[in-house]
Amino acid sequence: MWSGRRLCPGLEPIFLTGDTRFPSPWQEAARTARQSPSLKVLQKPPVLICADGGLTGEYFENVWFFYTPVRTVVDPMINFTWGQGLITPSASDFVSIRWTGRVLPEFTETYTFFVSSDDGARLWVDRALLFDHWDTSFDVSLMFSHIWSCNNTFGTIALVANTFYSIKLEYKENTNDAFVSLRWQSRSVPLALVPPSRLYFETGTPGSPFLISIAPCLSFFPL
Ligand SMILES: [Ca+2]
Repeated sequence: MWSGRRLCPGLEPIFLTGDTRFPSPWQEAARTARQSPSLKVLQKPPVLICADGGLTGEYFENVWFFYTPVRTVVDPMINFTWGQGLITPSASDFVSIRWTGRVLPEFTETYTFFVSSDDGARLWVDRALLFDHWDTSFDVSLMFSHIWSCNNTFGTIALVANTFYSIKLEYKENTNDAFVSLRWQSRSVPLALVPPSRLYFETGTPGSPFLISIAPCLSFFPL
């Protein structure tokens, strides 16, 4: 689970802990503090700098996320209806998109995330797979309808207010019409598109500008 706080206004940087991509410096500092009780350990913690305003979208001209994305942008919301038009600069079919970032709930409640897509989609929140409708089922009775390959699916997860959670939505378009949208709902949040103000994208991962000291015997980091 993620936790975090903003360090200062402006760039809206966020200090996040618990990212398993950065366990080593923390663990090393805590280990040193434990093994050398008289030594005060100074550590520059790694940080993940994010900004609100949407999720990072990586667009691929294949349905397997292969090779370098042909397009990487921040999409304020996930709400696209391409029809049979272009999704990437040169492709309308056999395209995949991966949106990643953080979602910041306002309330401590169970949230339901809804994805409507043509074609497949799968969603993770807090690294938990909420649903996987990647390979759409083919219903012969609907084959002449525009909804034959459409997914309307959802998943629920309990979230804590003002806590940053990782979110990843993967989408693919095979052929014909294409659309995808991401909505959410909770007891206090009416069903709506997840707004840009609740979505954060990564802007970089530089070292923290602050030194912290890890006091011997007070470290609670797992070793
Ligand atoms: Ca389609």
